[in-house]
Amino acid sequence: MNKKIRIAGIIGAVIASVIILSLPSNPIVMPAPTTNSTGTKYVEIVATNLQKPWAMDFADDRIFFTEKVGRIRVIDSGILLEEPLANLHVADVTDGGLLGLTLHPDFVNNHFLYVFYTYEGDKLWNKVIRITESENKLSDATVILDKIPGAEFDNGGVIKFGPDGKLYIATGDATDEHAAQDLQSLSGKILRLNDDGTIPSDNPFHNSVFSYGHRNPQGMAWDKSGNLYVTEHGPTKNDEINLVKAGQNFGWPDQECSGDKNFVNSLVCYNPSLEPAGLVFYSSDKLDLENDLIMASLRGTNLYKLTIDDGIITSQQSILGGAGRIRDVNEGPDGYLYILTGNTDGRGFPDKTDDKLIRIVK
Ligand SMILES: [Ca+2]
Repeated sequence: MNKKIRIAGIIGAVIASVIILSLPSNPIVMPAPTTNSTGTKYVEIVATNLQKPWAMDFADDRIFFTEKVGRIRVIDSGILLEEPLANLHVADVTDGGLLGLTLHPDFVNNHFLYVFYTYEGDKLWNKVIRITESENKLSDATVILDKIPGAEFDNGGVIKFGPDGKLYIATGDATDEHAAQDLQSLSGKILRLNDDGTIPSDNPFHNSVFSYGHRNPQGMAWDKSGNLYVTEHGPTKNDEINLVKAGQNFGWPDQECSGDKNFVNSLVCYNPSLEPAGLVFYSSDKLDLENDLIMASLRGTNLYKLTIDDGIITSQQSILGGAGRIRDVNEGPDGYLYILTGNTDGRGFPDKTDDKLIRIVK
């Protein structure tokens, strides 16, 4: 599989394609996605000059996304609003700050959006809060889960609602690796909560833990059969994609990827590391990627499609390179793919207009 990993050397090489640009007024020429499907591919730059963007979600004609520095931003009808929805007081640490964001499945009626962020109290912690939005502003906020251990590195931070309507929270080990095996600790887990923060009665350990033995999860997605896939960073190599079921132990720190029968093996193991990040199951038919998993990668600097067959990943192929590090990917209500680049996160080589939100329109 590593043979198929294509580190993007495309910048400056393939800049011949016709580019559709709606916003902003200064177009940036992007290389065409390297999708192998028929037709010419196009990308649109939706927003530029974002500061460490991390996660995004959609409602009606709006895109909500986080910037690690603490801002929740809104793109309304294609226009990036200057005024953030909220400006949270977050910790300024390498792998922390304002991370995950997800909208309630019934957002159109209740205007609930959830965010995960790192903050400094007596020490570093993470918490998930629920914000009530009104006219692109915060009108109320309530704590859903607090005192998730935090650290300079490995905070995890992905939050998403599953097809069961429950809120899933992916936490890192926060550099306390043995906490990942401790069912009483919130570190190194996939947690599962009701939308109000209470614990579902059918959780496997009668607490918030859904699965454990995770190191630093960075992406979550469910396929149409309800299988949950999670991307995860290894210590220096051995990044993983896992198929996660209730009650399972994924081995960290005693196992990386596979090899110990006491733990669940990863579906995919990346050695060398490509830093898999945001993940989405593509359900639309607008792009020739229907029923594929789409995975962002930071160090790998590509967007990949992963073909899945009943919980097994059967192939991996790059569908876009040349944008640098890619932090998140999601499918919009218009059926197209959106990505957030991650070039300003301190480990990349940002250009003058990074970071960007890009729409892949084929
Ligand atoms: Ca593992």
